[in-house]
Amino acid sequence: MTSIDRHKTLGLSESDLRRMYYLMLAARALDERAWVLVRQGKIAFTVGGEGQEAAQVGAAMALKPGVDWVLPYYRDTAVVLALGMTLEEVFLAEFGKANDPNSGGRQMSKHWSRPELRIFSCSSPVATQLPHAVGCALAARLSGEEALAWVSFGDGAVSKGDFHEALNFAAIYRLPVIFFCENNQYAISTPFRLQSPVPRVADRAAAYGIPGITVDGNDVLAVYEAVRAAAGRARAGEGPSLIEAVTYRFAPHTSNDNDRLYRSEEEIAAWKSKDPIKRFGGYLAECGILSPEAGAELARQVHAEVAAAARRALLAPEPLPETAGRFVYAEPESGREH
Ligand SMILES: Cc1ncc(C[n+]2csc(CCOP(=O)(O)OP(=O)(O)O)c2C)c(N)n1
Repeated sequence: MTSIDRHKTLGLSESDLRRMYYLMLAARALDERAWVLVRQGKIAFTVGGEGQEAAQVGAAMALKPGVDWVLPYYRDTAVVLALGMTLEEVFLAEFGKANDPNSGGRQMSKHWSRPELRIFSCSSPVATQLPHAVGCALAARLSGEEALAWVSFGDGAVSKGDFHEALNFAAIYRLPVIFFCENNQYAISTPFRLQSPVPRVADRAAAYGIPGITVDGNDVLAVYEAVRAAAGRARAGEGPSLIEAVTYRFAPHTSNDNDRLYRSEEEIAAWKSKDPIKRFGGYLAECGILSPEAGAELARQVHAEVAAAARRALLAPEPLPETAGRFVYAEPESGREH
């Protein structure tokens, strides 16, 4: 097998590859645009997944949209785009607009929630989504559905008790869950080596008797292969898997963070030289699927699409002050005394 046959052995068509590249470009452009809008004072706060697009697209492509329960965390812009959320919908949430389909403008940046796409509501306390995913998988099994649950989290989340409880329960009941760690090396300012006694997140799988796989998270095809295999195990009743996608967060933790206080420019530059988008672009060019010129043209189109979506969302109506409690507190059902 030559290096240019990798996608063929994975059963991915040229149009799959183009879509994957588009999603990576779109997520990057969207997240970068959000930073500009913060600087312009049009968005209060943002969090992005720049650098993690290969991990996210590789994983999302291996799932069944609308069937599998997906519990993405706040960096997963590319995951939600892959599952069918539009650029404009993400911006509506970023601007906190009334018709934001995630929360009507109530939630923080990138706190996803789209039940009709089976994107489960994102909870802010780190790692709480893991037991939620286990609950989704248990519910799917009890109702006889073929759905699995895929849940993502950062390396910091593996230090939480929720991680242990979720993996332990899922392993005992052999539930169809894929635990997907986007190990971007830091939990805000804390490097992974200062919070883990073992060198790899995947090493922890042994404690639960489940497969633990470390994969190059900047290689979209390698991630796809690992998640597809885990999905196969889950659907075959073989239980959960833990996948660690090793990657890097290019931008500060959020728009409220100054990452120069805890990591060097040299370190960031070294990881940026392994940019997953450039790497996949190189593969597509090598295969003759997308020339560098066509790739550059696509990137220009994506930037224009992202800018247009941001403009439309910016013009959308704000939530009305009298609706401030809606979606936050339960409302009396009509015709019922409270
Ligand atoms: C229980 C809890 N403690 C602290 C925080 C504040 N906080 C938000 S994100 C974060 C770091 C999470 O790091 P990691 O899981 O590695 O994900 P990353 O942000 O690096 O992608 C922290 C400490 C929180 N949201 N919840």
